[in-house]
Amino acid sequence: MGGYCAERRNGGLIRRVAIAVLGIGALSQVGRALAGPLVHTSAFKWATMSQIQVFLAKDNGTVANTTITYSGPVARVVVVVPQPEFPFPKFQIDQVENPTLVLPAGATVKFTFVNEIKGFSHSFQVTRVAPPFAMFPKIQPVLAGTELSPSPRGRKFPYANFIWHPTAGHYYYVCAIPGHAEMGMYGAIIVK
Ligand SMILES: [Cu+2]
Repeated sequence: MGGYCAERRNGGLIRRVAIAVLGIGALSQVGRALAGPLVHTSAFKWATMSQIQVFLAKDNGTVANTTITYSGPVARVVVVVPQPEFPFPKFQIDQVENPTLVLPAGATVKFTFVNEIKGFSHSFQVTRVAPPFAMFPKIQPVLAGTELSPSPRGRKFPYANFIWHPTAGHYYYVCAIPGHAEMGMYGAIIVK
């Protein structure tokens, strides 16, 4: 699900450096504007790494290769942006990079999103818009998700909880920070 093509590596390197320089401040403001109005959003709170381990243990998905399947009335999906961030940022769920999520229609999906990358913002936003994504991804309307995260402070990491009640269909989860989805920071969601 990486979506990162070899022929893009040279341009990607330059872009990554640019994002590394700009991403710390200015681009997160741009990204905040891009994120637009969100639904089912809650503010970020702060957790230690040991608290994050407790969150991770609550994920009730079943992993098979790069697909994670949830069943039952309540799906608990714990998403981390793990260290290290390079060569490009990614999501991780149940230790799988940018997995495809399979969810039951009508379930209550309880997401927890954690950003472990110091110096950077990320977001986790659900949309019906399919890849490829541009540097400034147009993913409106966002159906559920987080605002752009703060970056970790000291030994505390920002996390947000939100709930989604999906109907059947194909969706994607995307990071709205400029360049991240373009570099492959997204994954698919199948609701059936
Ligand atoms: Cu990101």
